[in-house]
Amino acid sequence: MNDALSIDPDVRAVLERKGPVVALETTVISHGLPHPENLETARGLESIVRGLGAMPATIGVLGGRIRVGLRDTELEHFATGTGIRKLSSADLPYAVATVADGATTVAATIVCAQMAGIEVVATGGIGGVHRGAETTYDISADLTQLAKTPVTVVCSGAKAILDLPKTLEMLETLGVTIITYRSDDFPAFWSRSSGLPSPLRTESVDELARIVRTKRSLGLRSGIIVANPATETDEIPLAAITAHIEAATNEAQTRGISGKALTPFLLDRIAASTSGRSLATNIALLRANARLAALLALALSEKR
Ligand code: PSU
Ligand code: MN
Repeated sequence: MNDALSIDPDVRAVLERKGPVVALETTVISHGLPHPENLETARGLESIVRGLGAMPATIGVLGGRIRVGLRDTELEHFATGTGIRKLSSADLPYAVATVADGATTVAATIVCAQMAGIEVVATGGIGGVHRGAETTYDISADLTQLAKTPVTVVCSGAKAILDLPKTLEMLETLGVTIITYRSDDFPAFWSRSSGLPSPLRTESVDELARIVRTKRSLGLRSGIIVANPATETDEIPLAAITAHIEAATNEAQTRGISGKALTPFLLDRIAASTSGRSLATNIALLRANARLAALLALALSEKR
């Protein structure tokens, strides 16, 4: 169908029988987590999905090929390689045409997942409207891509380094369905609650699967966000993380860090200032999201 697209044979076999597949992104591996936690986490997410009876498909670009489903040595390359680009959807044609390697963000991953016929993607926290966007205009392409890509992204909300009220407003404008799993509040990545109400709530994976099916049968082509709050044991309450976010944001501003480098910089600074606590929470929520995504993929495949 597409020369640039290369689907792993095991993943393809499951897709052909309309079985459960969960796509995972590579930017979190190459730019979101430090080594060696990134590699352990990438492997861990795949085994969580497998353990539940679904097929993981980690997505990235290697040698100009959009690879859906990576081998272990390739996961290792994304975890240890230096100079791996961070590819948003706008960068995909460049990476393919110049035969480059690159890690895919949520925006690029959902595009590739849709090309492959995968309906469910898991990540930690999506990008969104950055603080100060009224002057910088820094708004993640994750939002605009979600507006036009019929894929469900399981995440712990948008990263708390962002302006969450603006992020929710923009998602509403873009027609993205936002459902929080078993909470009234939209989560804030490391924190169970952002203090903002979630537009919608569900208690069950079966209901989520029905909502996904219904959205498609109504002909609505925009994406769905399933927000999965971190557990009480794993979370860092908003009050405890706020000062760390503000200090990191100020440091980024002083040092003139912007664009693609901003999110990785903030995550790294906050991991350092919380002595690794934010990193532990990030890993825990990634694992919980992979689990919920696998359960959703299973429920969707049973419904066919
Ligand atoms: N989830 C995480 N850590 C990450 C990301 C998600 O737990 O690093 C990545 C995703 O790839 C997301 C990207 O698309 O951060 C957002 O980057 P930006 O703000 O530059 O659009
Ligand atoms: Mn940006």
